[in-house]
Amino acid sequence: LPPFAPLDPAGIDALLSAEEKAVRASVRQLCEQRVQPHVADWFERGEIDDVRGLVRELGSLGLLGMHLEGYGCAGMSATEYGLACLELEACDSGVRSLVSVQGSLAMYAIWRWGSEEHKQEWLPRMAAGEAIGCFGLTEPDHGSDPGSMRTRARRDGAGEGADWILDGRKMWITNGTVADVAVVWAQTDDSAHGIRGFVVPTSTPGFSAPEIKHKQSLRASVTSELVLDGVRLPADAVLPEVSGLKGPLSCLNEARYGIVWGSLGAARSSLAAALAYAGEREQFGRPIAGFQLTQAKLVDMNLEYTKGLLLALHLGRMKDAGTLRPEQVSLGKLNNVREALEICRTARTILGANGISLEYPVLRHANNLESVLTYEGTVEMHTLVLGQAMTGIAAFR
Ligand code: TGC
Ligand code: FAD
Repeated sequence: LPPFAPLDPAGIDALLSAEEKAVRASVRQLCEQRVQPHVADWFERGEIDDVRGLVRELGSLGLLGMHLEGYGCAGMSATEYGLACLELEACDSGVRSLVSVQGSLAMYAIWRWGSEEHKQEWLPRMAAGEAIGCFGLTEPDHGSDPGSMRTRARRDGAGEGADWILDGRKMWITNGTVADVAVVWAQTDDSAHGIRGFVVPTSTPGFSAPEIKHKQSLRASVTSELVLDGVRLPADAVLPEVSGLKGPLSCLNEARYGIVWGSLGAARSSLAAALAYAGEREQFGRPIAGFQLTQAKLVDMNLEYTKGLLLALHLGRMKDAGTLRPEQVSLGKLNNVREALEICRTARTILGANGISLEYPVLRHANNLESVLTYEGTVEMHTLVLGQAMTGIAAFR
């Protein structure tokens, strides 16, 4: 029999192909060398050193838009993308966020709904990490209900060739301040189309992206406000292939899928830290791992981690087969983020006072997961998505 692996008690590794394990190993290596030694310091200072250099390294490993085909993207499977998200988030949710927003939101929006010119202009540079993207949906007054957004796009003149003018504000936008291009969703006056997406070079006059400071979560991640003050764009800046809320929501399916896996990375890192600490820390004359209450915590953490991983892998295989429904992504995001947060908090208790120190990853992960619990659809929104799917009755409003 293969040996029992404390961090893979059900032997899930055996369900992965050699290629999938190779992707996982290369991402883990990059994280251990490039991110892990610095990430607590970045978190403490609220600043990633040389973010552009980091993005280029992520690009050179093929991690940006890695599950997209063509235009310089790596064309890997959804399962490989998931495994990469898990390894990135085992380092820090902020690094996974950077990659999610670049690949699953900004690049995916252009790849899925953009014109050939948009794709040619942006995707190869974004895949290589030479251009950074952000995705502006949330507004100060409209988060869970993006359909009520106030940001407006109006035509300056008549006809299809007229410029667009964008006015409004977006809030809590990952990568905003460092982005070269923003995919911005705005309400139009055209009732036939409604909400449209716009490809906005961030150098366009009227666009600014002040950074949001004083966060107590995702501190190793750039989060910004987007200010759109009479931003004039050519007629062809609009994403031509989609209109309505389904445009941005289709992109969210992609990023939410990555979080199903990624959140387990934070959980695994915290579980590993707690297991190691419990074996070394002695109280009452013996390692705390020898106390039944500590063992119960470690076992329960591992059960939830293992169930979450099986769920992620199952959803990944469905996504690769083209059968994954948005409600099923909601199921995975809701469960895995909620359980990962619980695992990180329990790990924190095992580390006692040391658990609150940045010398250990556990509270940093737990604090990060507070954001992950809220962004990409809150626990309540995903509960209501599933409630609607089960009962046939929408309870959002
Ligand atoms: P509703 O009437 O249900 O739907 C409007 C249209 O959208 C379609 N649709 C979807 N399409 C694709 N994928 C999905 N998941 C979809 N859900 C709905 C729907 O079929 C309809 O299409 P059509 O053609 O009939 O018009 O819309 P609603 O206004 O009732 O809202 C539904 C609700 C609440 C589920 C939705 O608004 C929602 O998901 N709200 C949460 C908002 C959210 O998740 N925001 C995330 C912002 S981005 C972010 O957080 C990035 S953090 C990234 C990081 O750093 O990692
Ligand atoms: P609200 O929608 O105001 O919700 C507040 C509370 O009310 C929540 O508990 C919610 O579940 C509950 N609630 C709301 N409506 C209902 C209801 N009908 N029934 C029951 N409960 C309800 N957005 C982007 O567009 N792009 C990004 O890159 C991005 N990055 C982010 C990065 C960070 C670090 C964070 C924290 C957020 C980011 N967001 C981003 C925004 C994120 O998507 C929103 O915060 C999220 O959608 C929730 O919106 P809100 O914060 O306005 O909360």
